[in-house]
Amino acid sequence: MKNKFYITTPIYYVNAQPHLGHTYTTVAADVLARFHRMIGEETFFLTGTDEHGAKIAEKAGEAGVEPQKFVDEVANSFQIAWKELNISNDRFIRTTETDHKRSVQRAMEVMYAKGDIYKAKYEGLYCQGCEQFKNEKDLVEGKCSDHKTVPQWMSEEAYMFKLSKYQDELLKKIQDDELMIHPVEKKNEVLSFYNQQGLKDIAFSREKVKWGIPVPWDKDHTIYVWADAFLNYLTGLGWKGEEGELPEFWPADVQLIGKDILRVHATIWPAMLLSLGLPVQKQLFTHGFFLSEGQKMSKSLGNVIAPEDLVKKYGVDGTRYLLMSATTFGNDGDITWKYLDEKYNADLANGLGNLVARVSNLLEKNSIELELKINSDKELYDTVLEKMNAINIDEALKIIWRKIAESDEWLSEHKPWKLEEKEEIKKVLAPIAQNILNISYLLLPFMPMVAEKIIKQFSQTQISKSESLFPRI
Ligand code: ME8
Repeated sequence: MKNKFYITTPIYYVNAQPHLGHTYTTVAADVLARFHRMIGEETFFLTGTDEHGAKIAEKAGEAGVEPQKFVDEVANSFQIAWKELNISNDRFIRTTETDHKRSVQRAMEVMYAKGDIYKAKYEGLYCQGCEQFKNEKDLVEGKCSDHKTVPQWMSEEAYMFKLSKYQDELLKKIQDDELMIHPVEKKNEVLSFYNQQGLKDIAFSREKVKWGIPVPWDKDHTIYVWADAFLNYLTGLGWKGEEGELPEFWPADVQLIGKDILRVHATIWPAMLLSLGLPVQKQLFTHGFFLSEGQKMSKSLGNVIAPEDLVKKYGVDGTRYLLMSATTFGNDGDITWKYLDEKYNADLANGLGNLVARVSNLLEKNSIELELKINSDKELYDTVLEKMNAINIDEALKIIWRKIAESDEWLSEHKPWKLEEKEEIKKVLAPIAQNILNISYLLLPFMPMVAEKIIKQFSQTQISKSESLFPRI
């Protein structure tokens, strides 16, 4: 039987167009999904859009259009952006789909029947940017640290979810790595939240928010947007909302998220799963933020780089490579155009592109025939596999680029362009051509189009020269 692999991204809010932060998570998930498919695992990759809630209703109002029309348009932009970037998701889920809404309502009924949902008056601070309740302790100078806004005071009747009931069980699962949280600093952050603040019951419905899914037994209430959103990870697999109903692929192997939404993914979401009689996700992997001049790149702060600007400059595969290699996966990284230009020139134009061009040129010019074998460097494969399994995406790339550097050194040392004997030239070029073919195989998940081009080129007996893969900037 084939190993199964299920990977998800957050579903993105459709209050604005996709930006580089969303692109980063989605490309990383795509690289992992492609890698797991390549090594023969039965893979399911889910992404989508989060379309309900006050924030989105407000945006639609400002734009002067009906919320449904507004979300249709923005959701479409996300789908176009992902197509452009060659994202291989198996399904794109939208929380305004009828099936999703029906299953969410069913799930609410299940949790209610179980006694995990009860009515009470709820009061607290609420950040609409996050669509989250906040504690005083979370604020910096009275403001949400992500959105730099003062949270609203909320006071209304609500259906509450008994989050507190799951405190001990979840804490244990996280400690024991039954729910793994990576990197380890993030696990520690979550553990200290459990130990210091602990889980408190939370409002799972809103009276004053109309744009959302109605609570099935009380239509004056709308289901809290995060309760609605989390369930996408199940409804995206065709789950209908029944207790203990285990859809194929659940539990997720990797849920990739940004650090802004770690806490809710490590508290509310797995508690809902327990309430619904389902296993918790196997792993939450948290990456850092893309910063732009030291600030989180975000729609609300208005310092966003659009993915299409990168694609215009570096091409689809160039953009995918730069996003994955620009920073240590898991940490924050400041992105500047200057840095990206330099990295593109060094790694792609002068690195991979130049190596492929030089070697294929010499092979053609000297009519050298070779029989190369794809993926024949077991050691290289194993080290890359190990890094990818640990989701050290940038390190996997570094290993591949070390091979490129070694190949360049070998060529400078042996100078095949100065040799006259065809057999001598062949002896120098053959191992390098073989390296190129092995590298391209491992690059398929990262740069699907370029890697395939190189594989085709280097699988010929008589390799011929190619046009430049990465024109210099
Ligand atoms: O939070 N750097 O949606 P969202 C890196 N709908 N990644 C970034 C980023 C940045 N500057 N900005 C955003 C939501 N991201 C909810 C999720 S899931 C059930 C519901 C990425 O549109 C990162 O993955 O605000 C972050 O977690 C996500 O986009 C937030 O997207």
